[in-house]
Amino acid sequence: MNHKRSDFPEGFQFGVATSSYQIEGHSFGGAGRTQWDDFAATPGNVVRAENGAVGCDHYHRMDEDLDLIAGLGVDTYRFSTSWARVLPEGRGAVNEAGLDFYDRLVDGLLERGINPAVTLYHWELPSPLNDAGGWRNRDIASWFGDYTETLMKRIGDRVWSVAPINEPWCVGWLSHFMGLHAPGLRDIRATARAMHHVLLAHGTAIQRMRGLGMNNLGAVCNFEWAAPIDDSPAAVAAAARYDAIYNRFFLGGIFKGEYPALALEGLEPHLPQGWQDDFGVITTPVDWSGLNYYTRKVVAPDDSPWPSYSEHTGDLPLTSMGWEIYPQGLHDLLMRMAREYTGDMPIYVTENGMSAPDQLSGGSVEDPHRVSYLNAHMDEIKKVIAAGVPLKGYYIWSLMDNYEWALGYEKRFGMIHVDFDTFERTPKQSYHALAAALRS
Ligand code: IFM
Repeated sequence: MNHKRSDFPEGFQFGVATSSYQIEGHSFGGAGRTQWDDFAATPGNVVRAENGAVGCDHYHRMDEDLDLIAGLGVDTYRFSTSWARVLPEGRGAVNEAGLDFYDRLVDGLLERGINPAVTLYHWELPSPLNDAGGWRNRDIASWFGDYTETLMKRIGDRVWSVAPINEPWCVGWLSHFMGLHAPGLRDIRATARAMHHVLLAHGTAIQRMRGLGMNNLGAVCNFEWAAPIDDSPAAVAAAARYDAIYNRFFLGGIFKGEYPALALEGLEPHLPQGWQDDFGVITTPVDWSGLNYYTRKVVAPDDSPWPSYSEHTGDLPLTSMGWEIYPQGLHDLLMRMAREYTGDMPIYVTENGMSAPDQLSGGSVEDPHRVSYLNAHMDEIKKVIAAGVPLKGYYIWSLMDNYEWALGYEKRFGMIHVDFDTFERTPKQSYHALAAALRS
């Protein structure tokens, strides 16, 4: 790599990230059914109808995986906990084996000198809660608060940081408007409610954890740089709408107690009554802000109903997800987050990385494309730090190849190759490169 640890400020956190449903093996250890099991079982939703029943078999290979994380020399491991593993029905009876699993995970990290960075929800909503309306139902905020307390009473004394919800845009827009993630709805009213309730659940969880005396609590949102397809006023306006829905809605809610006008023009008629009164909870102060970044989107106006835009790919190099590689977007979004929303508050890049058709050959995996991707994004991070933004860490998605949601196991984001027949782990070239950079 072109970078080394000593190029970054003292205490800067390098990390790797995963999530529960994508790696654990959700059929093991008494976890309950989730909306992703249902979504994947519905033909046409997921490549080869694959699900997270086995994942990377991390449930049985936790110690091996923790040793691999330690071998990288990272400071932080960002993982998520599954609501349905802790509370199989979403409410009520606790699965003690689930609490034990996360207890061992946290202790295993601490024993290896790694900071446990928890996310409480990374999309595997327990099916019974989806039956009860899921994110459309306002009660989800208190259900989520109860789950938060149940888990944090067990591990909250030892975790390093907590974010309630990963990528609210995916929970709201991708899953209820675009229909590409569970529960696969395409309904603007459901979308508006899900986007609002996910923030209400976020604030509720923060309040419950403060009540337990916890700190280092944050919010993790995902962002895409929105580029107009040309200079026409219509294209610029379409990109601004995209930006409002994708990037500004959740930041606005959490850090300003307001939603952007360009998002409200389509969503307001569908928001639940009294939505403005919820900002007291939604803006409950956090200690840091997390930014997940992968790509940009080229946006063109069209004459379909609101939001009246179409999404395009420009002419930059693509990852195997078909996502353009655009490191400048990371720079610009970090600068904007600090300038317009978070000020002096610490920011972490909580996800960044790329997928590629990596292949095992002769016992090793060469992924120079990933090393270049990481180098280019770390260049931007250095610029942002030099410009005075309080950026405190950079976490790579992902530790290992895993279940890429609607795209099944086909897309490989890991620095560790996983053979999905034998579950053998093989650190890739990027793993060794990062380990050497962090040791230097
Ligand atoms: O795999 C996902 C992850 O679950 C959330 N952020 C984006 C990643 C790559 O698509």
